[in-house]
Amino acid sequence: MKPAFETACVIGLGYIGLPTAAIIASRGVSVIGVDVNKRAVDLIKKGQIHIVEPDLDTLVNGAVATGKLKATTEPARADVFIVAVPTPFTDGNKPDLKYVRAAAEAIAPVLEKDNLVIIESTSPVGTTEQVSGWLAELRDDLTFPHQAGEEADICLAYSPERVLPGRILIELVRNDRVVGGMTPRCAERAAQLYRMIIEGECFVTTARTAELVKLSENAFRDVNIAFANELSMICDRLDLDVWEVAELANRHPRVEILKPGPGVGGHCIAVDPWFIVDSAPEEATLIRTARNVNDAKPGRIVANVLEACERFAQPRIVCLGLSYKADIDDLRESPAVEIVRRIAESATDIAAVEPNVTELPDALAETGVKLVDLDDALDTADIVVLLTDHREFKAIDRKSLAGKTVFDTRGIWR
Ligand code: SAJ
Repeated sequence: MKPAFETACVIGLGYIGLPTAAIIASRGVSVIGVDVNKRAVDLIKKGQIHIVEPDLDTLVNGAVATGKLKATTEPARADVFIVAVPTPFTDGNKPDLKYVRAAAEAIAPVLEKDNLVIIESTSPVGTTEQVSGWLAELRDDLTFPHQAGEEADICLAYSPERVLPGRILIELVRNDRVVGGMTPRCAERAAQLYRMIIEGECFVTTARTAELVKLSENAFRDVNIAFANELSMICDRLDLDVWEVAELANRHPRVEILKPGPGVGGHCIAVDPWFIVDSAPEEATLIRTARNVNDAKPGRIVANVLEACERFAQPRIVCLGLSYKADIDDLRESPAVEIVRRIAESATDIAAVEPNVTELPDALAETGVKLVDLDDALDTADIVVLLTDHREFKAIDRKSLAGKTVFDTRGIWR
């Protein structure tokens, strides 16, 4: 029997799209991976990758070598289209769907009757219906689910990714998947695709429910991290050790306080809750407050570091870590970058250590901050600010910190 999906086209070859494309290709489907970033496309064509993620290089290399994965800058016809492009937010914390819209515009010319379009990008509730509307404007020769329901020529579904950077290939296959369709048939067809590639269960629902499920997962985590961050500020005020307080409270069988830190980063948890706030501003008070608590944390750390600077004539400050969490190279929405940038507004001698990148991000380019190796950095430091709990920093011999003013925002050197 002919397989349901012989060809797939994945739009966006970033942290989600590239692993997804490679895994689908590894299941024997011919995959066209599309990205506007020509450098990324050229690297993938050679079987290489442009991001840091364990084992992804081997998988992509294998998929390209067998011819099952081809990278290009333009979509081509396929049985299923998967949209995995970023959904940033604007300055006013409003969702910006420009990349999703551009993806819809790119696939519209190659769409054919019986195609399935799946949105994976984290999106505000109603986005899948919106994409259906955009596609219908561009292709009046085809019918779409918002017009023709189950009889539509094209099926549209929403299925959020929920993988953790650093464990993407494992979680992409093992995690359960929520699959929301604009109609039950759309959902069932999308579930059919995911059942080919995942070991977890597929839970079928509507597109709107699936959109809110994704946002709720990340808002839930943000609220819980905000609790930990607020507790850390309370402990600062009361001169108590937040790590000890949390550790002891967590001995209660129904308490699980997360870890405080320098703030919440990454392109998901620091962004997605705003999509809920934007859709239901009067109701989403806790979610909005949690965002504000987490966003206030970098400012607290900057203030504490600058206060410590006053005890030195010209302190040398070493900031350890720029990525938003441990052992990855992702600097997006990183509180560490923000903290270093703001310290550099008031202090002059600042070095940053980030073992996972080779150059400073644009936000630090004109600040005078130097990117240095760990070995060179610690000897001469007066103030050490630990911002990311990379394995290299956990391995630091505590003796090398003796006599220095240390801000351990992750609690790794307790
Ligand atoms: N953080 C803390 N304290 C904690 C846990 C995390 O300060 O106890 C900070 C991290 O340092 C980081 C930020 O929160 O700055 C987010 O890190 P994370 O590991 O919690 O999550 P992400 O952003 O890497 O991935 C999240 C995951 N969502 C949930 O766990 C609910 C992942 O499953 C999603 O797929 C991903 O967002 C996404 O793409 O949406």
